[in-house]
Amino acid sequence: MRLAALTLVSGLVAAASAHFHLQFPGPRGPFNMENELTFCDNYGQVTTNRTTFPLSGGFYSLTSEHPLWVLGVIISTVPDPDNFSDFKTSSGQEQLVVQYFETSGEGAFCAPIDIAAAGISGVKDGANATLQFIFDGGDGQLYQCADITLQANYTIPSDISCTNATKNGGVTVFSTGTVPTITASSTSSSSTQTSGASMRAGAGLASVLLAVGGVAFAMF
Ligand SMILES: [Cu+2]
Repeated sequence: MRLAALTLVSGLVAAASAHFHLQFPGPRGPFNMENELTFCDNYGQVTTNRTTFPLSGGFYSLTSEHPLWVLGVIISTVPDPDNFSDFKTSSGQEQLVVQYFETSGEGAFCAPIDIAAAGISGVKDGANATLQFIFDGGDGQLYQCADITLQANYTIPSDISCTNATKNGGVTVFSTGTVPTITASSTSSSSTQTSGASMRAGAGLASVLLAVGGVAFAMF
């Protein structure tokens, strides 16, 4: 009985460390948790199933399985981007279309994205491009890519949802062009900048575990 409950709880803890899943625009291939630590979730080749994506006024969505995390989005206009330098300018700067920010909350996350506003060379109506989402929830930098075709005055179909299930504790946007590191874990975290968010994230996990424990004991 106790073992069954513990197994259930540890299973959920394992799921809680399952990184992030890009939802829209759709990623290059089926999610692979182990590979997410590598370039484009280890899908090194451009795909033919591009998503038509608005040049401006769009949104992106993902699910987070970490309570506190950093995200940034970079873009490549190279026809077949297969390494990180394809997402950089000739002077080595990341071509950011979403500045790195930190927020908290697990579950669905959706936010606006204005690709044209980033002023990246080669970004224009009709251009093919690849977005790479860089996520850090405390267990390393994670990557997923989406191949898109940019279109001006395009509205994302209404059957594609944009919802926020997360109880965000606020968003901190970083002004640097490098990936901020995050030291949060699912159980504890400390830094002066993020202590408020960390405490909320920690409390969230604790209540999930309490709820799970309640379910487990109710079942057995
Ligand atoms: Cu993870």
